[in-house]
Order: sequence, then structure tokens, then C-alpha cells
Amino acid sequence: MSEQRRALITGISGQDGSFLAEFLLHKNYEVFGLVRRTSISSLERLEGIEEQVTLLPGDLLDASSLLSALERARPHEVYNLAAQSFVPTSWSEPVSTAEVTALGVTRLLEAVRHACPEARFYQASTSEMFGQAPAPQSEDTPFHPRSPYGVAKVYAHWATINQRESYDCFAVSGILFNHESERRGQEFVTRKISRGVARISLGLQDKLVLGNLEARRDWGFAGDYVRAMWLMLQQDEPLDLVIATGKTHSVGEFCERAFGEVDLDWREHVETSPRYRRPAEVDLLVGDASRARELLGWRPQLSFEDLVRRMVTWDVHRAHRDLAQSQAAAPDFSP
Ligand code: NAP
Ligand code: G4F
Repeated sequence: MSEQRRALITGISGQDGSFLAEFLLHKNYEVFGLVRRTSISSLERLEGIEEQVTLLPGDLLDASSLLSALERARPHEVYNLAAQSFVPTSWSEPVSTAEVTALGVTRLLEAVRHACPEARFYQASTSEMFGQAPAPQSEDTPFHPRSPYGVAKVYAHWATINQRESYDCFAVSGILFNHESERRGQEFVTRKISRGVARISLGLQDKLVLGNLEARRDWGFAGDYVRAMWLMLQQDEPLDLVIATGKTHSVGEFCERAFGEVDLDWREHVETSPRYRRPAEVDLLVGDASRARELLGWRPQLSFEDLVRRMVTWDVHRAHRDLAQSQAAAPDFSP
């Protein structure tokens, strides 16, 4: 009988980490997840699988913790999904973003080299590295990042390629375009919209205040994208690939569709404020994933329309539940 496969996921508490952990458990992997200490538990997204994964303490800022986690897990596959991933924070905290999102990858690559050099390594690269580059963007498009986050990710991308070329290891980067779900952090625009739509439809909120409505993104479903990560580590040769839907929509179009799900006119509820605009914007992302289609047989399964519906449906359900709970908990002041 062959040995059970073991995977270590950094960033397991995040959107992608939680989907990837579920995916690998279904494939009968033993799943380990690196988690850092936080003042409030951030393991909400692992509800239902927390008992099936082994959580190990560690931080991309702390090299010795990475070594300990790898020595304990002895993984066949390492997925580095941990990052300071919110673009606006990278302007307010450029140095800590670089420490985690750029140098953290060097710390992890070096720890893998010493603890488990045979392990296959996946780095979460991003379409933010393309930034200002003309669309559609493919593996051959030169990078032009437009934020400290994008710059940090370019470093991490090249650090991964350099590790492969220096030590002949299986280390790859997936250049993933935006992918979303009901588990997306509430500060990202799609979730901010789906949550706002739900609260407005229940009368809990009046307006939704956003920044640039013209920016265009290639939005897919996170559940489809973690499948591509795994496929990339199952190939005979290590290759860096673009993962995208090939379709693009503006933030305004996302709003129109999301408000449409609850029969509201988005123009009556959406306002804009310079507060949510960025010092430098990425105007247009649309990926060409034909190489991934050819080599991995990967295709996105959930359409843009179904993604928006899924997110709004979830947030409406959740807003109903929160409302019912707050009403049940309210003190009765009636005479
Ligand atoms: P996310 O929800 O923000 O999750 C980030 C994860 O990183 C969390 O688990 C977080 O842990 C962890 N983390 C942050 N700093 C850390 C540190 N110093 N040490 C250890 N862990 C740390 O991000 P996501 O959307 O799942 O994205 C996953 C990865 O893909 C990220 O690297 C992101 O940059 C990249 N990416 C995302 C997209 C996308 O559209 N989602 C597209 C391309 C690339 P806490 O819970 O403790 O905060
Ligand atoms: O949802 P966003 O914050 O995502 P962004 O900046 O594209 O980054 C995400 O995708 C990247 C892949 O390309 C990842 F690497 C990264 O980690 C992250 O997951 O913003 C999307 C667009 C931007 O153009 C922004 O200016 O929406 C625009 N926007 C307009 N109003 C807003 C808002 N973004 C946010 N977060 N909040 C707003 O109110």
C-alpha cells in the first residue's frame, strides 16, 4: 500500500487555505496547517474540518517556527498561501508587507530546502504582478506591479523560480487572477458588495460606499482555483502558470448584478468616496489561461453570474440569521 500523502498549507485560516484543506482531505491527504497566534481565533473558515487537520504554530516572520513545522509535518507538498494579501494595507504598511509577503517566502523556501528538500512547493503568485501591463495577461507578459503588495509578490515569484534553478527542486508559482467566495474577507470589494447588498435589502444599512467603480477584474470562484494549485504540483515538470477565467467585469457591473439579485437598483444605493481610492490603480486585468487549459486540463466551473448569486445568497442568509439572533438577545424593556 502506498504511503498517505502529507501536505502543509501556510495561510490555512484564509479563504484559499480553507478551500484547499477541504480539497486535499477529499483526496485523502493528511493535512497540516501553519497558524500564527492572534488575539482572537481566526479559524472560522475551518469550521467542520478543524478536527481533521493538524494545526502547527508558526509565522512567516519567524524562520525557526517554519523549520519546526516542516520537521513535524514531513510534507510531500507545501502550499505557501500565507501573505499580507490586502492591497490597500500594503501602502499603509509597506515594510511589514514586504517582510511577510516577500522575505517570508525566502524564509520558507530555505526551511524547505533544509527540512524536506524533496517536497514540492507551490507559491501563491498573483495577477497584481501584472499591474499596468496590457491585457490579456499571460505567462509571457512582463510584470509592472502597481502597489507595494504587487512588488513584494514579484520578489516572491522570482525567489521561487530562482530556488528551482539553483537547487533543481520542484517549486512553482501559480499566477492566479482574483478569485472570490462567501469566505472572502469583508474588506475585499466583492464581499463588501455582497454583504452590503444583503444588509441594505434587510433595511440594516442605507448606502454602500465604494472607491473606483471603473476598475476591471477577472473574477473566478476560489473553489475552482485551489484545484489548479493541486494540479500544478502533480505535473511531471515544474511550470509557472496563469489561472484565470478570461472574462473581465468592472466593479460597477459587479454591483449591478449583485443588487439585481435582490431586485434593487444599484445606482440608488451606491456612493463613491476618495477614501477607497488607491495611490496607484490596476485598471484592467484579464488573464489568458490557455496554457493551464492545455497542460492541466483546468477550466473554471462556476460562472461570474453564479459566483455573484452564490455570494449574495450566502450573505442574505447570514444577515437574516444575525438579525434573528440580535432580536432574540435584545432586552425586553416593555412595561
Ligand atoms: P487571505 O484570506 O487574506 O489569507 C491570508 C492567510 O495568510 C491567512 O491565513 C493569514 O493568517 C495568513 N498570514 C498572514 N500573515 C502571516 C504570517 N506572518 N505568518 C503566517 N501566516 C500569515 O488570502 P487568500 O485570498 O486566501 O489568498 C491566499 C494567497 O493567494 C495569498 O498569498 C494571496 O496574496 C494570494 N492570492 C490571492 C488571490 C485572490 O484573489 N484571493 C489572487 C492571487 C493571489 P491569519 O488568519 O492569522 O490572518
Ligand atoms: O477586491 P480588491 O481589494 O482586490 P485586488 O486589489 O484586486 O486584490 C485582490 O486580488 C489580487 C489578484 O489580482 C490578489 F493578489 C490580492 O491579494 C487580492 O486578493 O479590489 C478590486 C478592485 C480594485 O481596483 C479597487 O480599487 O476594486 C476596487 N474597489 C472599488 N471600491 C475597491 C473598493 N476595493 C476595495 N477593497 N474596497 C472598495 O471599497
